[in-house]
Amino acid sequence: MNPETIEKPKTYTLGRFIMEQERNYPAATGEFSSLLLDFTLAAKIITREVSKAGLVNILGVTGSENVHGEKVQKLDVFAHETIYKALDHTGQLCVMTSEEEEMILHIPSRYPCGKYVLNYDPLDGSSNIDSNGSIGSIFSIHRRVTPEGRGSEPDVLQPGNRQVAAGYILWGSSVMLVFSTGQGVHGFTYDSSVGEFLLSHENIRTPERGAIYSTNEGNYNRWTPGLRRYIDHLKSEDPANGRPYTARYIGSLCADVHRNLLYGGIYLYPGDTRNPNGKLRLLYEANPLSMIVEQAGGAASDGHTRILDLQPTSLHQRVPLIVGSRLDVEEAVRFIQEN
Ligand code: P6P
Repeated sequence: MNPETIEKPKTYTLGRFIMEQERNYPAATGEFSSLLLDFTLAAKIITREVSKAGLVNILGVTGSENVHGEKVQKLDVFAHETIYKALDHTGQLCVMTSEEEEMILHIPSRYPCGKYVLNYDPLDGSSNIDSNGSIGSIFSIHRRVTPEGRGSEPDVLQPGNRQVAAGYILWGSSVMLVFSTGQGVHGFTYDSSVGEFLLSHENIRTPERGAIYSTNEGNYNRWTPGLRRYIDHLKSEDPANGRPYTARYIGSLCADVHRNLLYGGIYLYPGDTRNPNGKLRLLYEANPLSMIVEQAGGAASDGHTRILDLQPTSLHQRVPLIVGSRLDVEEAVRFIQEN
């Protein structure tokens, strides 16, 4: 057997993958790798609760306790606290922002502060839980900009083009972790029998153009004329250019973006007459997903500016999001700007 021809073993765990990626950076200290692995520990704990979510009614809860006398929390609160507690003592972070908390989250004074910042949406799409729909956790990691000690808002309010890592956990027909550290996009599927995320989608590349569009057309009458013309264009008959596109909308951001990432296509949550900035948050939804899609060869815009170039001004600011296959996003932006 020629050792040079040995394929990567099938059981290529996330831990091994991260350590091997770290070797590409001689200056790497391992802090970043351990931060990513700590996050996946939280993901495994949340996975255990997600798989039980549908059983709450069967297992029974009395007020805020279940039959085992355990405190029952809403899953998104549980996810929020699990991620915070998995990372607050590691000495890797100086501050966090969560979709669940109005203010920035400080590291408890009894723990050391580190050089990274975590912005996260602990459980996006939680309204889909009761219908057993897909849900996701989204994370964005920056290097701090303040010199030392406890982090503060300047550390959190950084543009997406300064992210050092981004990713999401997707609870769907399987549990997947998809992330990028700026060296491409890689997907890992959770094998509960060994309690590991195993490499399943190495170096994901998204098609330059897709044939799927994902948006809530219930808002059609509130959109700008340019955007309405774009969606009408996607629905028009032009087989030579792959139209009409197929409409696919799960109503869970991670699931819709992930499907389009793999198959090609475009996801749009634009502004409208009711919500000029749309619904999605810049720091912990648009920025991390835009980094992922761009690293896979796609594009992301608010209709006028590249998402990753936007300078955040507040923790929970909303932004219109058009993200997916590069040629589709470029075409959508042309229609939107014609207005
Ligand atoms: P709408 C879920 O609430 C969410 O934040 C995203 O996961 C999803 O893409 C979007 O909102 C769906 O919003 O207005 O279409 O129900």
